[in-house]
Amino acid sequence: MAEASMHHYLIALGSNRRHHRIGRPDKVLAAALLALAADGQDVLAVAPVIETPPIGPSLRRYANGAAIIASPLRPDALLALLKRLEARFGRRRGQRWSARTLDLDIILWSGGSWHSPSPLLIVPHPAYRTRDFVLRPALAIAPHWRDPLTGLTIAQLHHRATRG
Ligand code: A4P
Ligand code: MG
Repeated sequence: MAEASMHHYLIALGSNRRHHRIGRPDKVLAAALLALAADGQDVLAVAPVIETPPIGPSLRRYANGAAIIASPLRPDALLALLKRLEARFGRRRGQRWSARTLDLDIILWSGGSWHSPSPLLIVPHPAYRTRDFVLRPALAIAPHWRDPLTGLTIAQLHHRATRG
């Protein structure tokens, strides 16, 4: 695959439910990255997994992580792959924000912005700029990646989100 046709993505990973075979949420994230690689995605960098208090109605703590991948897939095709992975890891559809075995979000894309209605996909992820559980792992691997909408780097967004 020619390098020119590769896309780079910042992916956020979250889990707050054990997998019956894989085990704890942090192990689920590690297994998800192995599965992504097995599916042909080039995993270039992986952030240390952190444990975070839940935002929203779920009561369980989360394991959160982030990765940079290189992929020949466009954002819509990558989203389809991520949804298949979530399903394979036993994610239950339905209630929004319910406890989940695996949540995979596309945060940033080397191509800039992407908007499509069906399947619904918005990149950069509309909510990530104020979320410590996304920005903290992202800071470890992509501090200089610039958000195309605000022009701010991950390091700047993280600083802004945490200065209180
Ligand atoms: N979608 C649109 N844009 C994107 C994108 N950039 N990446 C669409 C991925 N998906 C995107 O998401 C619903 C639909 O959003 C997708 O089918 C896709 O078409 P979902 O993951 O199926 O549903 P959800 O996760 O329940 O809703 P949502 O709005 O994605 O929730 P969030 O924002 O992911 O929040 N607290 C902690 N500490 N850590 C967490 O990881 N996560 C959430 C979920 C809440 N609180 C948390 C955490
Ligand atoms: Mg999601």
